[in-house]
This record gives sequence, structure tokens and C-alpha cells, in this order.
Amino acid sequence: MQTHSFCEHTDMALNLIDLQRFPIKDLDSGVGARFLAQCQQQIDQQGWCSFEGFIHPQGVEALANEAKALLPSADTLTVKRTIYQGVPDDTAPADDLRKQEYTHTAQQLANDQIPNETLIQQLYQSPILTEFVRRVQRKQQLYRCADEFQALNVVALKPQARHAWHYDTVECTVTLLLQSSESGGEFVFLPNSRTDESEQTELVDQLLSGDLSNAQTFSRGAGTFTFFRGGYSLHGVTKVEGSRERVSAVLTYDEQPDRVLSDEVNIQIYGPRVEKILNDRKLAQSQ
Ligand SMILES: O=C(O)CCC(=O)C(=O)O
Ligand SMILES: [Fe+2]
Repeated sequence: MQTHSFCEHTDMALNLIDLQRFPIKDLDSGVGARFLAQCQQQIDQQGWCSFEGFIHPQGVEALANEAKALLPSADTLTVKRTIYQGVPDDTAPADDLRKQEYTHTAQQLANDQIPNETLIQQLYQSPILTEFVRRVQRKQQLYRCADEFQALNVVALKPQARHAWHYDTVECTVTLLLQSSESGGEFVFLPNSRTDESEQTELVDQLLSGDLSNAQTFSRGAGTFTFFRGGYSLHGVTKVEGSRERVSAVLTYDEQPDRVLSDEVNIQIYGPRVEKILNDRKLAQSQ
């Protein structure tokens, strides 16, 4: 008897997902359609939705081991930026929390450092997962990001590291926690703290001053798949406590099929390794 349909052969990464609880294969009828409707409603109402146990335990173990084998080749990136990711506003008062730069350090694998045959890359490239991500966000079109460095990243925060507060440059961010920290390392956010027109500056200033009392967080064990409106919700990760690093995959999508970042931005994010790749390429092209 054939145990796999043709579709499963071409989308093996689906084997990592707990499809009983998260029926993403058929979103047009029955349990899949009901599940999709719940996801859409949660994003609309609260600006996020998250699925603990999305990846089943054996899958999480395989993904975490794979990431740990690759991470020694990652660059250590020190990211210094304002929460809006732009240049600081010189005209703002020196003590304005929203105009300051914040720094954090992470071990980060860019997309080009994650081979196509890895499980995490296969999961990211799964057409069924991409379709699920598109439908949850109610986008007419949504593509995996075409940028060779940005598309899929794996970010490790070592003990004592945090991820500084920021807004993302895309509307909705999708993350998969591969390994949780022993404590701390919590994803904390202010859902929908800004719109295209305005920002809830009191709430934002409160979080930036270190008061987390109005911010949200939720339980996220390894294997949790999370959507949040990161472009509109100030967010970050609290300090990792204990001896285990926190490892997270960041999956980037775009409404344009061919979205790439400028060389300048990629060099700013990914540092000297990427600068060398891009410079060598330019040199080769000019010869
Ligand atoms: O690791 C996380 O949970 C969030 C990461 C994040 O905010 C980002 O990469 O922009
Ligand atoms: Fe982010």
C-alpha cells in the first residue's frame, strides 16, 4: 500500500508539523477551514496568533540539532538601531527613549548559510506552509522573501543576551522557536502599538523605560509557530537566563515576488561576510 500521496513526497517538511492539531493541508473545507477562520480572527482581533506544539516533539528535536550544528558557522552580529530601524533623529531631545539607539548581540545564520536540504529550509520552502501563512494574513499574494540573505534566518541568543525593542520592516512576522531558554528569553510585545498614522507613545515609552506591566507575552515552548504584526507592534526578547541559548527561526514573506534588500541594508544587517560576498560579485561582474 502506498502510504504517501504525491503531494507529501514533494512537501516532506509537512511531516514535521502536527497536522492532527493544525490541519493546514486543506484550508477550504471541514476542520482546516474552521482552523483558518480562527487564526484569521485572532490576527484581526489581537494582532497575533501562536501555536504551541505546531512542530511535533521529534521534529523539534531534529530542527534544534540541525540548527546547533550550523550555528558555529554563524556570524556574531551586534545590532545597533532605533526602534524604527532608521537613523536616530538628531533634533529630538537627548533623553527621548523613542529616538535612541538600542544594541543587542546575536549569533545569526543568514538565508545563504542555511542549505536547501536542511529541514528548516524545506519547511520554509513548503508550498503548503506558505499558503497557510498567506491565508492567515488574508493576502491576495504572499511570497517567500526573494532576498538571498533575509529570507530565512536562524537567530541564537546566548545566556544574558536579549533582543532589543523594535518594529520590523515587514507588516507580519512569522517565527518558529527551535529551542527555548531555561528561563527569561521571553517574546514580549505591545500588540498594534502603532498604525500608519499614529503611535501609542505612552505605552511605548513605558516599555522602553523597562516597565513591562502593560506588555504582553505568552507561553512559547520549542516548536511554537507564531504570527505577529511586528511592523506595527513594538517587540523584543527579554534577557536569556540559565545556560541554554534561545534559538529562533525568522521566516520572511513579502507581497512582492521579487523583493530584495539593497546591498547597503544587507551589509548593515549582516556585516563583513556579506559585504565581501557583494563586493567580490561586483568585482567579478566588472571583469
Ligand atoms: O526571536 C523572536 O522571537 C523575535 C525575533 C525578532 O523580533 C526579529 O527577528 O525581528
Ligand atoms: Fe522583530
